[in-house]
Amino acid sequence: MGVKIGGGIERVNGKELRYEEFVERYLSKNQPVVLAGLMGDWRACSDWVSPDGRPNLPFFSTHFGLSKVQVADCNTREFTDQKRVEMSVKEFIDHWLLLGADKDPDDGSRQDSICSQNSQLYLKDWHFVKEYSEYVAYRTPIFFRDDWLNLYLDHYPMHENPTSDQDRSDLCCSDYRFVYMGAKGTWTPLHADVFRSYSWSANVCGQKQWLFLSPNQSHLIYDRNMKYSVYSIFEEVSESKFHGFNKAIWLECIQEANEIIFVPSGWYHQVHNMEDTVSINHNWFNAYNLCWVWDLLSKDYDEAKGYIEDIRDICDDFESLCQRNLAANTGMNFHDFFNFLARFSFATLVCLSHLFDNENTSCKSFNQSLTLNLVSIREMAKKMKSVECLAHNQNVIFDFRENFTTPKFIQLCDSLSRTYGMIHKQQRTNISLKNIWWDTVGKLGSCDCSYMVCTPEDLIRIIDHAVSKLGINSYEMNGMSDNGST
Ligand SMILES: O=C(O)CCC(=O)C(=O)O
Repeated sequence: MGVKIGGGIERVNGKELRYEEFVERYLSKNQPVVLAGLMGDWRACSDWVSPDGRPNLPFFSTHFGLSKVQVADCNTREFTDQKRVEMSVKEFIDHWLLLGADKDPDDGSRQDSICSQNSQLYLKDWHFVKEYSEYVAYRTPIFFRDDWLNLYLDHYPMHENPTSDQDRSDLCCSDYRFVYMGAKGTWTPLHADVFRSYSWSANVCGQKQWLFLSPNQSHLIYDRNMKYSVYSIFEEVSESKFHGFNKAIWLECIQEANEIIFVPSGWYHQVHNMEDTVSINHNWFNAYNLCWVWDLLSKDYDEAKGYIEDIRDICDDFESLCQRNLAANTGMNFHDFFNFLARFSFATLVCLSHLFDNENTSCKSFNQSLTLNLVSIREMAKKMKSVECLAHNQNVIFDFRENFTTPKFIQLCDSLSRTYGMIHKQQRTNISLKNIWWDTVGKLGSCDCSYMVCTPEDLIRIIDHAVSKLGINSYEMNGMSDNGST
Protein backbone atom coordinates (compact mmCIF):
# COMPACT_ATOMS: atom_id res chain seq x y z
CA MET A 1 0.00 0.00 0.00
CA GLY A 2 1.27 3.51 -0.82
CA VAL A 3 1.93 6.37 1.49
CA LYS A 4 -1.26 8.18 2.54
CA ILE A 5 -1.03 11.94 2.03
CA GLY A 6 -3.48 13.86 4.18
CA GLY A 7 -2.63 17.43 3.21
CA GLY A 8 0.05 20.01 2.64
CA ILE A 9 1.94 22.69 4.54
CA GLU A 10 0.70 26.25 4.94
CA ARG A 11 2.51 28.88 2.84
CA VAL A 12 2.98 32.43 4.07
CA ASN A 13 4.67 35.52 2.72
CA GLY A 14 7.44 36.04 5.28
CA LYS A 15 7.57 39.77 4.56
CA GLU A 16 4.01 40.16 5.82
CA LEU A 17 4.47 38.07 8.94
CA ARG A 18 5.37 39.68 12.26
CA TYR A 19 7.77 37.91 14.60
CA GLU A 20 5.11 37.61 17.32
CA GLU A 21 2.72 36.02 14.82
CA PHE A 22 5.31 33.45 13.81
CA VAL A 23 5.86 32.57 17.47
CA GLU A 24 2.16 32.36 18.19
CA ARG A 25 1.11 30.40 15.09
CA TYR A 26 4.06 28.09 14.40
CA LEU A 27 6.88 28.08 16.96
CA SER A 28 4.82 27.72 20.12
CA LYS A 29 2.27 25.42 18.43
CA ASN A 30 5.04 23.30 16.86
CA GLN A 31 3.49 23.56 13.39
CA PRO A 32 5.37 23.54 10.07
CA VAL A 33 5.14 26.41 7.63
CA VAL A 34 6.73 27.50 4.35
CA LEU A 35 7.91 31.10 4.25
CA ALA A 36 8.49 32.97 1.01
CA GLY A 37 10.06 36.34 0.31
CA LEU A 38 12.91 36.21 2.81
CA MET A 39 15.92 35.39 0.64
CA GLY A 40 15.88 38.22 -1.89
CA ASP A 41 19.09 39.84 -0.71
CA TRP A 42 21.14 36.73 0.03
CA ARG A 43 24.55 36.61 -1.58
CA ALA A 44 24.15 32.82 -1.86
CA CYS A 45 21.17 33.32 -4.16
CA SER A 46 23.31 35.13 -6.70
CA ASP A 47 26.84 33.69 -6.29
CA TRP A 48 25.74 30.06 -5.99
CA VAL A 49 23.17 30.03 -8.79
CA SER A 50 23.82 30.02 -12.56
CA PRO A 51 21.71 32.16 -14.89
CA ASP A 52 19.68 29.04 -15.80
CA GLY A 53 18.68 28.65 -12.11
CA ARG A 54 20.86 25.58 -11.52
CA PRO A 55 23.70 25.34 -8.97
CA ASN A 56 26.82 27.19 -10.04
CA LEU A 57 29.12 24.21 -9.47
CA PRO A 58 32.34 25.81 -10.81
CA PHE A 59 31.87 28.65 -8.31
CA PHE A 60 31.96 26.16 -5.43
CA SER A 61 35.05 24.42 -6.81
CA THR A 62 36.89 27.67 -7.38
CA HIS A 63 36.09 29.37 -4.09
CA PHE A 64 35.52 26.57 -1.59
CA GLY A 65 37.03 23.56 -3.38
CA LEU A 66 39.52 22.64 -0.67
CA SER A 67 36.99 22.28 2.13
CA LYS A 68 36.67 18.77 3.52
CA VAL A 69 33.04 17.73 3.71
CA GLN A 70 30.78 14.82 4.60
CA VAL A 71 29.15 13.22 1.59
CA ALA A 72 26.36 10.67 1.85
CA ASP A 73 25.98 7.91 -0.70
CA CYS A 74 22.21 7.83 -1.09
CA ASN A 75 22.33 4.32 -2.56
CA THR A 76 24.07 2.71 0.40
CA ARG A 77 22.47 2.26 3.78
CA GLU A 78 24.67 2.03 6.86
CA PHE A 79 22.69 1.20 10.01
CA THR A 80 20.00 3.89 10.33
CA ASP A 81 21.54 6.40 7.90
CA GLN A 82 23.25 6.59 4.54
CA LYS A 83 26.91 5.65 4.28
CA ARG A 84 29.12 8.70 4.54
CA VAL A 85 32.56 9.42 3.16
CA GLU A 86 34.78 12.43 3.49
CA MET A 87 36.08 14.25 0.42
CA SER A 88 36.90 17.74 -0.74
CA VAL A 89 34.24 19.98 -2.25
CA LYS A 90 36.22 19.88 -5.49
CA GLU A 91 36.15 16.07 -5.58
CA PHE A 92 32.42 16.12 -4.88
CA ILE A 93 31.75 18.64 -7.66
CA ASP A 94 33.97 16.73 -10.10
CA HIS A 95 31.97 13.58 -9.44
CA TRP A 96 28.70 15.48 -9.93
CA LEU A 97 29.87 17.03 -13.22
CA LEU A 98 31.17 13.71 -14.54
CA LEU A 99 27.91 11.95 -13.76
CA GLY A 100 25.98 14.80 -15.33
CA ALA A 101 28.08 14.47 -18.45
CA ASP A 102 27.41 10.72 -18.32
CA LYS A 103 31.11 9.92 -18.28
CA ASP A 104 32.98 7.37 -16.20
CA PRO A 105 35.26 8.78 -13.54
CA ASP A 106 38.94 8.36 -14.55
CA ASP A 107 40.35 4.98 -13.70
CA GLY A 108 42.68 5.13 -10.76
CA SER A 109 41.59 8.61 -9.76
CA ARG A 110 40.98 9.34 -6.06
CA GLN A 111 37.32 9.49 -6.84
CA ASP A 112 37.21 5.80 -7.63
CA SER A 113 38.61 4.97 -4.26
CA ILE A 114 35.99 7.14 -2.56
CA CYS A 115 32.87 6.04 -4.35
CA SER A 116 31.72 3.75 -7.11
CA GLN A 117 30.04 4.84 -10.32
CA ASN A 118 26.70 3.84 -8.85
CA SER A 119 27.07 6.17 -5.93
CA GLN A 120 24.55 8.94 -5.72
CA LEU A 121 26.40 11.55 -3.73
CA TYR A 122 24.79 14.14 -1.49
CA LEU A 123 26.91 16.71 0.35
CA LYS A 124 25.44 17.17 3.83
CA ASP A 125 26.13 19.02 7.04
CA TRP A 126 28.79 21.31 5.61
CA HIS A 127 29.69 23.80 8.38
CA PHE A 128 29.89 26.58 5.86
CA VAL A 129 29.40 29.57 8.19
CA LYS A 130 32.02 28.28 10.59
CA GLU A 131 34.50 27.76 7.80
CA TYR A 132 33.85 30.93 5.81
CA SER A 133 32.74 33.42 8.42
CA GLU A 134 34.00 36.37 6.33
CA TYR A 135 31.88 35.39 3.33
CA VAL A 136 28.38 36.35 4.39
CA ALA A 137 26.28 34.02 2.25
CA TYR A 138 22.98 34.83 3.99
CA ARG A 139 21.38 36.41 7.03
CA THR A 140 19.33 34.22 9.32
CA PRO A 141 15.73 35.43 9.10
CA ILE A 142 14.47 37.06 12.28
CA PHE A 143 12.00 34.20 12.89
CA PHE A 144 14.87 31.80 13.51
CA ARG A 145 17.15 34.05 15.53
CA ASP A 146 16.11 32.96 19.00
CA ASP A 147 18.62 30.16 18.67
CA TRP A 148 20.22 29.09 21.95
CA LEU A 149 22.08 26.19 20.39
CA ASN A 150 24.23 28.05 17.88
CA LEU A 151 24.56 31.10 20.09
CA TYR A 152 26.02 28.93 22.82
CA LEU A 153 28.21 26.90 20.46
CA ASP A 154 29.75 30.10 19.12
CA HIS A 155 31.41 30.39 22.54
CA TYR A 156 31.53 26.97 24.20
CA PRO A 157 31.66 23.34 23.03
CA MET A 158 28.58 21.37 24.04
CA HIS A 159 30.67 18.42 25.14
CA GLU A 160 34.30 18.53 26.15
CA ASN A 161 35.89 15.19 25.67
CA PRO A 162 39.56 15.07 26.60
CA THR A 163 39.98 11.59 25.16
CA SER A 164 38.65 12.34 21.67
CA ASP A 165 40.38 13.81 18.65
CA GLN A 166 39.58 17.43 19.61
CA ASP A 167 40.15 18.93 16.14
CA ARG A 168 37.67 16.56 14.59
CA SER A 169 35.02 16.93 17.27
CA ASP A 170 35.63 20.70 17.26
CA LEU A 171 34.41 20.94 13.69
CA CYS A 172 31.70 18.32 13.69
CA CYS A 173 29.98 19.72 16.79
CA SER A 174 31.02 23.31 16.31
CA ASP A 175 27.63 24.54 15.18
CA TYR A 176 24.40 23.42 13.57
CA ARG A 177 24.44 25.69 10.51
CA PHE A 178 24.81 23.68 7.33
CA VAL A 179 24.88 23.74 3.56
CA TYR A 180 23.46 20.78 1.60
CA MET A 181 24.11 20.15 -2.12
CA GLY A 182 22.83 17.30 -4.22
CA ALA A 183 21.86 16.37 -7.76
CA LYS A 184 18.29 15.48 -8.71
CA GLY A 185 17.39 12.16 -7.08
CA THR A 186 19.49 12.56 -3.94
CA TRP A 187 17.54 12.21 -0.73
CA THR A 188 17.50 12.06 3.06
CA PRO A 189 15.96 9.07 4.86
CA LEU A 190 13.13 9.33 7.36
CA HIS A 191 14.26 10.92 10.63
CA ALA A 192 13.44 13.45 13.34
CA ASP A 193 16.11 16.07 13.93
CA VAL A 194 19.12 15.98 16.22
CA PHE A 195 18.23 16.81 19.87
CA ARG A 196 14.62 16.98 18.58
CA SER A 197 15.51 20.55 17.70
CA TYR A 198 13.63 22.81 15.30
CA SER A 199 15.15 23.24 11.87
CA TRP A 200 14.74 25.58 8.97
CA SER A 201 15.83 24.80 5.46
CA ALA A 202 16.13 27.37 2.67
CA ASN A 203 16.29 26.38 -1.01
CA VAL A 204 18.92 28.54 -2.68
CA CYS A 205 18.08 26.75 -5.93
CA GLY A 206 16.29 23.58 -6.94
CA GLN A 207 13.22 21.87 -5.59
CA LYS A 208 12.60 19.49 -2.68
CA GLN A 209 9.79 17.14 -1.85
CA TRP A 210 9.15 16.88 1.91
CA LEU A 211 7.01 14.23 3.59
CA PHE A 212 6.09 15.01 7.19
CA LEU A 213 4.58 12.99 9.99
CA SER A 214 3.25 14.82 13.03
CA PRO A 215 4.70 13.76 16.42
CA ASN A 216 1.40 12.33 17.62
CA GLN A 217 1.74 9.68 14.89
CA SER A 218 5.44 8.92 15.26
CA HIS A 219 4.75 5.60 17.04
CA LEU A 220 3.32 4.37 13.71
CA ILE A 221 6.71 4.25 12.02
CA TYR A 222 8.32 2.18 14.80
CA ASP A 223 8.45 -1.56 15.31
CA ARG A 224 6.61 -3.23 18.18
CA ASN A 225 9.50 -2.63 20.60
CA MET A 226 9.77 1.03 19.60
CA LYS A 227 13.41 0.34 18.78
CA TYR A 228 13.72 0.56 14.99
CA SER A 229 12.00 3.04 12.72
CA VAL A 230 11.25 2.90 9.00
CA TYR A 231 14.24 3.92 6.85
CA SER A 232 12.44 4.99 3.68
CA ILE A 233 8.72 5.41 3.30
CA PHE A 234 8.98 4.80 -0.47
CA GLU A 235 10.61 1.38 -0.18
CA GLU A 236 8.83 -1.83 0.67
CA VAL A 237 7.95 -1.50 4.37
CA SER A 238 7.40 -4.82 6.13
CA GLU A 239 3.86 -4.88 7.51
CA SER A 240 4.70 -7.53 10.04
CA LYS A 241 7.57 -5.49 11.44
CA PHE A 242 6.06 -2.00 11.19
CA HIS A 243 2.44 -2.91 11.79
CA GLY A 244 1.23 0.68 12.25
CA PHE A 245 2.92 2.13 9.18
CA ASN A 246 -0.09 1.92 6.86
CA LYS A 247 -2.18 3.98 9.27
CA ALA A 248 0.20 6.95 9.12
CA ILE A 249 -1.12 10.10 7.41
CA TRP A 250 1.58 12.24 5.85
CA LEU A 251 1.76 15.88 4.89
CA GLU A 252 3.50 16.63 1.62
CA CYS A 253 5.21 19.82 0.55
CA ILE A 254 7.03 20.71 -2.66
CA GLN A 255 9.49 23.41 -1.69
CA GLU A 256 10.61 25.71 -4.51
CA ALA A 257 13.72 27.84 -4.85
CA ASN A 258 13.75 30.85 -2.50
CA GLU A 259 11.33 29.24 -0.06
CA ILE A 260 12.18 28.39 3.54
CA ILE A 261 10.55 25.57 5.39
CA PHE A 262 10.21 25.54 9.16
CA VAL A 263 10.43 22.00 10.57
CA PRO A 264 9.03 21.80 14.11
CA SER A 265 10.37 19.56 16.89
CA GLY A 266 9.80 15.84 16.70
CA TRP A 267 8.19 15.84 13.24
CA TYR A 268 9.59 12.90 11.27
CA HIS A 269 10.43 13.80 7.69
CA GLN A 270 11.89 12.35 4.52
CA VAL A 271 13.28 14.67 1.85
CA HIS A 272 13.95 14.20 -1.89
CA ASN A 273 15.74 16.59 -4.23
CA MET A 274 13.51 16.79 -7.31
CA GLU A 275 16.05 19.00 -9.11
CA ASP A 276 19.73 19.76 -8.59
CA THR A 277 19.50 21.58 -5.29
CA VAL A 278 21.54 23.71 -2.89
CA SER A 279 20.04 24.46 0.50
CA ILE A 280 20.96 26.10 3.78
CA ASN A 281 19.79 24.54 6.93
CA HIS A 282 20.03 25.27 10.70
CA ASN A 283 19.01 23.29 13.76
CA TRP A 284 18.12 25.14 16.91
CA PHE A 285 16.26 25.15 20.19
CA ASN A 286 14.97 27.75 22.62
CA ALA A 287 12.44 28.22 25.41
CA TYR A 288 9.61 26.78 23.30
CA ASN A 289 11.15 23.39 22.53
CA LEU A 290 13.62 22.90 25.38
CA CYS A 291 11.41 20.17 26.83
CA TRP A 292 11.82 18.15 23.61
CA VAL A 293 15.58 18.14 24.12
CA TRP A 294 15.28 16.93 27.70
CA ASP A 295 12.74 14.24 26.80
CA LEU A 296 15.07 12.90 24.12
CA LEU A 297 18.08 12.95 26.45
CA SER A 298 16.13 11.07 29.14
CA LYS A 299 14.95 8.49 26.64
CA ASP A 300 18.41 8.02 25.13
CA TYR A 301 19.92 7.78 28.60
CA ASP A 302 17.56 4.93 29.53
CA GLU A 303 18.48 3.22 26.30
CA ALA A 304 22.24 3.72 26.78
CA LYS A 305 21.92 2.34 30.32
CA GLY A 306 19.86 -0.61 29.14
CA TYR A 307 22.55 -1.66 26.67
CA ILE A 308 25.21 -2.05 29.34
CA GLU A 309 23.08 -3.15 32.29
CA ASP A 310 24.70 -6.58 32.27
CA ILE A 311 28.16 -5.14 33.04
CA ARG A 312 26.99 -2.87 35.85
CA ASP A 313 28.47 -5.09 38.57
CA ILE A 314 31.92 -5.15 37.06
CA CYS A 315 32.04 -1.41 36.33
CA ASP A 316 33.99 0.93 38.59
CA ASP A 317 31.82 3.85 37.62
CA PHE A 318 28.72 2.67 35.81
CA GLU A 319 27.07 6.10 35.78
CA SER A 320 30.07 7.75 34.10
CA LEU A 321 30.03 5.07 31.43
CA CYS A 322 26.33 5.69 30.78
CA GLN A 323 26.98 9.42 30.46
CA ARG A 324 29.93 8.81 28.17
CA ASN A 325 27.83 6.61 25.89
CA LEU A 326 24.96 9.10 25.97
CA ALA A 327 27.29 11.89 24.80
CA ALA A 328 28.74 9.67 22.07
CA ASN A 329 25.31 8.67 20.72
CA THR A 330 23.24 11.80 21.25
CA GLY A 331 25.86 14.57 21.10
CA MET A 332 25.54 15.63 24.73
CA ASN A 333 24.87 14.09 28.14
CA PHE A 334 23.04 15.22 31.29
CA HIS A 335 26.05 17.17 32.59
CA ASP A 336 26.56 18.97 29.27
CA PHE A 337 22.92 19.97 29.13
CA PHE A 338 22.84 21.14 32.72
CA ASN A 339 26.09 23.04 32.25
CA PHE A 340 24.59 24.69 29.19
CA LEU A 341 21.42 25.65 31.11
CA ALA A 342 23.42 27.09 34.01
CA ARG A 343 25.62 29.24 31.77
CA PHE A 344 22.70 30.31 29.66
CA SER A 345 20.57 31.33 32.63
CA PHE A 346 23.41 33.38 34.12
CA ALA A 347 23.94 35.13 30.79
CA THR A 348 20.19 35.82 30.78
CA LEU A 349 20.39 37.21 34.33
CA VAL A 350 23.22 39.51 33.28
CA CYS A 351 21.09 40.87 30.41
CA LEU A 352 18.01 41.19 32.62
CA SER A 353 19.88 43.01 35.35
CA HIS A 354 21.12 45.49 32.76
CA LEU A 355 17.55 46.16 31.76
CA PHE A 356 16.55 46.55 35.39
CA ASP A 357 16.96 50.31 35.60
CA ASN A 358 15.70 50.92 32.13
CA GLU A 359 12.27 52.53 32.31
CA ASN A 360 11.93 52.52 28.54
CA THR A 361 8.74 50.58 27.76
CA SER A 362 10.15 49.45 24.40
CA CYS A 363 12.31 47.14 26.51
CA LYS A 364 9.18 45.28 27.57
CA SER A 365 9.15 42.59 24.87
CA PHE A 366 12.91 42.18 25.23
CA ASN A 367 12.46 41.78 28.96
CA GLN A 368 9.57 39.34 28.54
CA SER A 369 11.59 37.13 26.21
CA LEU A 370 14.43 36.88 28.67
CA THR A 371 11.98 36.19 31.47
CA LEU A 372 10.36 33.44 29.44
CA ASN A 373 13.80 31.93 28.97
CA LEU A 374 14.30 31.81 32.71
CA VAL A 375 10.87 30.27 33.19
CA SER A 376 11.63 27.47 30.77
CA ILE A 377 15.08 26.83 32.24
CA ARG A 378 13.60 26.72 35.71
CA GLU A 379 10.99 24.21 34.54
CA MET A 380 13.77 22.12 33.09
CA ALA A 381 15.81 22.31 36.30
CA LYS A 382 12.72 21.10 38.19
CA LYS A 383 12.58 18.01 35.99
CA MET A 384 16.32 17.46 36.42
CA LYS A 385 16.05 17.47 40.22
CA SER A 386 14.99 13.85 40.14
CA VAL A 387 18.10 12.78 38.22
CA GLU A 388 20.38 11.23 40.76
CA CYS A 389 23.73 12.08 39.22
CA LEU A 390 22.75 15.76 39.02
CA ALA A 391 20.87 16.03 42.30
CA HIS A 392 23.85 14.69 44.24
CA ASN A 393 26.51 16.39 42.21
CA GLN A 394 29.14 17.99 44.44
CA ASN A 395 31.31 19.56 41.77
CA VAL A 396 30.79 23.17 40.90
CA ILE A 397 29.17 23.27 37.45
CA PHE A 398 29.10 27.01 37.24
CA ASP A 399 30.63 29.70 39.41
CA PHE A 400 29.45 33.10 38.32
CA ARG A 401 32.25 34.93 40.12
CA GLU A 402 34.81 32.88 38.23
CA ASN A 403 33.03 33.09 34.88
CA PHE A 404 32.51 36.81 34.84
CA THR A 405 36.22 37.26 34.23
CA THR A 406 36.31 34.93 31.22
CA PRO A 407 36.01 36.61 27.81
CA LYS A 408 33.93 33.68 26.55
CA PHE A 409 31.21 34.26 29.12
CA ILE A 410 31.17 38.01 28.56
CA GLN A 411 30.89 37.41 24.82
CA LEU A 412 28.01 35.00 25.41
CA CYS A 413 26.19 37.72 27.40
CA ASP A 414 26.91 40.21 24.68
CA SER A 415 25.68 37.91 21.87
CA LEU A 416 22.53 37.20 23.86
CA SER A 417 21.80 40.88 24.37
CA ARG A 418 22.56 41.62 20.70
CA THR A 419 20.26 38.79 19.52
CA TYR A 420 17.26 39.81 21.58
CA GLY A 421 17.88 43.46 20.74
CA MET A 422 17.62 42.48 17.07
CA ILE A 423 14.52 40.33 17.52
CA HIS A 424 12.73 43.06 19.44
CA LYS A 425 14.02 45.82 17.17
CA GLN A 426 15.61 48.02 19.74
CA GLN A 427 18.97 49.28 20.76
CA ARG A 428 20.46 46.61 22.88
CA THR A 429 21.57 47.57 26.35
CA ASN A 430 25.30 47.94 26.54
CA ILE A 431 26.76 45.39 28.80
CA SER A 432 29.62 46.90 30.67
CA LEU A 433 32.27 44.33 30.10
CA LYS A 434 34.50 45.49 32.89
CA ASN A 435 32.01 45.51 35.72
CA ILE A 436 29.75 42.66 34.80
CA TRP A 437 30.03 40.97 38.19
CA TRP A 438 29.52 44.09 40.32
CA ASP A 439 26.78 45.42 38.05
CA THR A 440 24.83 42.20 38.15
CA VAL A 441 25.37 41.27 41.77
CA GLY A 442 24.85 44.89 42.74
CA LYS A 443 21.33 44.63 41.32
CA LEU A 444 20.59 41.10 42.40
CA GLY A 445 22.10 41.40 45.87
CA SER A 446 24.10 38.66 47.51
CA CYS A 447 22.67 35.21 47.44
CA ASP A 448 23.02 32.57 50.12
CA CYS A 449 24.23 30.10 47.52
CA SER A 450 26.83 32.64 46.37
CA TYR A 451 26.06 32.17 42.70
CA MET A 452 27.66 28.76 42.54
CA VAL A 453 25.76 25.96 40.89
CA CYS A 454 26.30 22.28 41.62
CA THR A 455 22.76 20.91 41.36
CA PRO A 456 19.45 21.77 39.67
CA GLU A 457 18.21 22.84 43.12
CA ASP A 458 20.96 25.51 43.27
CA LEU A 459 19.97 26.82 39.87
CA ILE A 460 16.30 27.07 40.86
CA ARG A 461 17.21 28.90 44.07
CA ILE A 462 19.37 31.42 42.22
CA ILE A 463 16.73 32.04 39.56
CA ASP A 464 14.07 32.56 42.24
CA HIS A 465 16.32 34.90 44.16
CA ALA A 466 17.15 36.94 41.07
CA VAL A 467 13.51 37.13 40.01
CA SER A 468 12.43 38.48 43.37
CA LYS A 469 15.26 41.04 43.39
CA LEU A 470 14.46 42.20 39.89
CA GLY A 471 10.80 42.53 40.82
CA ILE A 472 9.63 40.45 37.89
CA ASN A 473 5.92 40.21 38.40
CA SER A 474 3.81 37.10 38.50
CA TYR A 475 2.25 37.83 35.12
CA GLU A 476 5.65 37.72 33.49
CA MET A 477 6.67 34.70 35.46
CA ASN A 478 3.37 32.85 35.00
CA GLY A 479 5.25 29.58 34.66
CA MET A 480 6.89 30.21 38.01
CA SER A 481 3.67 30.65 39.94
CA ASP A 482 4.50 27.59 41.99
CA ASN A 483 7.51 29.30 43.56
CA GLY A 484 8.65 27.60 46.70
CA SER A 485 7.00 24.30 45.86
CA THR A 486 10.22 22.95 44.43
O1 LIG B 1 17.39 18.62 2.71
C1 LIG B 1 17.58 17.48 3.08
O2 LIG B 1 17.94 16.56 2.36
C2 LIG B 1 17.35 17.11 4.53
C3 LIG B 1 17.13 18.29 5.42
C4 LIG B 1 16.57 17.87 6.74
O3 LIG B 1 16.27 16.76 7.00
C5 LIG B 1 16.34 18.86 7.78
O4 LIG B 1 16.47 20.06 7.55
O5 LIG B 1 16.02 18.45 8.90
